[in-house]
Amino acid sequence: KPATTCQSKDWFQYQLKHQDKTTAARRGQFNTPHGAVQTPAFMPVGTQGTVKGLEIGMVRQTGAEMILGNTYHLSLRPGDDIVAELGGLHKFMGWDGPILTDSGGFQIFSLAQMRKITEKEAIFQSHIDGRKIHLSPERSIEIQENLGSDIAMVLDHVVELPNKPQVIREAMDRSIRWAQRCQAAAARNDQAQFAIVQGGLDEKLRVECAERLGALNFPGYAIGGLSVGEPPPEMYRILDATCPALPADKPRYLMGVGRPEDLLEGIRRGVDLFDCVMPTRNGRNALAFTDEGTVRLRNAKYQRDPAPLDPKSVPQVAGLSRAYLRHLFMAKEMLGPILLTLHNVAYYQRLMREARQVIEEDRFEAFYEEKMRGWASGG
Ligand code: PRF
Repeated sequence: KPATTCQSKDWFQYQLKHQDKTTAARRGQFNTPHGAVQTPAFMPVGTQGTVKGLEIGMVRQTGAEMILGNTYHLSLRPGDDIVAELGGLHKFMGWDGPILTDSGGFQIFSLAQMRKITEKEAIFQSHIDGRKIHLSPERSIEIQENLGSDIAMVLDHVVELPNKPQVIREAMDRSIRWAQRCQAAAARNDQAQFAIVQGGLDEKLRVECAERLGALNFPGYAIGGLSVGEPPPEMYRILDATCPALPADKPRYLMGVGRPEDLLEGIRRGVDLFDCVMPTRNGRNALAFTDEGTVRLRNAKYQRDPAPLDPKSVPQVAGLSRAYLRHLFMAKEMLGPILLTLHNVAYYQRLMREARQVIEEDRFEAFYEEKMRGWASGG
C-alpha cells in the first residue's frame, strides 16, 4: 500500500489564523504529508486522476494547493488495486501536493444505476459497464487507502431533494452510523478523515447532525447534500444554521460548490474549503469567469473582438483576443478547452488568494460587495 509519510494523524493540525471582524469568514491552514493548505481554498476536481484538460504543471501554475479525486470512478477504472500497485494516486498522476478523495456517496446518488442502499452497504450498477458493485463504509475507506489520498471522506447517504422528512432523517441517521464505521475502519491508518453533515433543507436536522458528528472528533467536517438543485438562498440558509453548529477548531468543507458568488457566500458564513467541476466543465464549454461576470465565447459578438478575455489571466491567455479564443471553439480546436480551463481554474485560485488576503486585513465585507457588483454588471 502506498504509505503517506507519517504514522499517526497528528500531522493534520488545523490552525485558525484569523477571524474576520465583521463576517464569519476565517483565514486558516491545515497540514498534510504532501504540504500545507491555506484556507479558504478551492480544490479543482480530478475525478479520473486528471484535472480535465490540464497537464499537472498547469494545475500547479494556477496556484491550486490541493486537488480532489474520486473513489467511485477510480475504483471502477482503472481499479484502486492497480493505482496502489503503481505507487498510489500521487505518483500515478504526477501530483505531489495534497489530495482529498471523495467517498463515492454522492456518485452513487448521481451516477449509479439500479442503486439499493441497505444498512450494510450500497449496491449499484457501474455506469461504465453495468457491473454490480458493493460499496460499504469499510470498502470506501479501503479504496481511499489504496489511492493513498491525504484526506479521505466518509461514505454518506445522499438523497434527492425535495423528499419526505422521514427519508431525509433516515439517510442522515445512516450517514452518522456510516461515519462511525469509517472512523473505526481507519483507526490505524494515517489518513485524515472528514465527516459529512447531511439533513436536507431542514435546519434542525442539520444542527443535530453537525452536533452528533462534532462529538465524534473528526479532523474536519464537510457539508454535503447541497447544491443538488435547490435555490441558492436555501443553501445559504442551511449554511447559516450549520456552520455555527460545527466545531470552530476544525475546517469546514462545502462539497460540490460552486459559482464564484457561492464561494464568497460560503466563506462569509465560515466555510474553509470547496470543490466544484464548474471552472473545468464550463471552460470546456467556452464559458469563462471574469470579474465582470461570465463570458460566453461562442457568442457572435466576439467574432471580431480584439480585447483580451481578461488582462489579469495567466500568461498563456492574457495576450490573446476574444476573437481568437472564439475561433478556437468554433473550429473545434482542442486548445480552446485547454486555455479556457486553465483560465477558469486560475481565476478561482486568484479569487481564493484575494479572499485570504482581505480576511487577514478584516476587509472581507467590502471585497464581497465589490466582487458581487462586478459579477452582476455583466461585462
Ligand atoms: N456527499 C459526498 N460528496 C459530494 C456531495 C455529498 O453530499 C456533494 C453535494 N453537493 C458533492 N459531492 N460524499
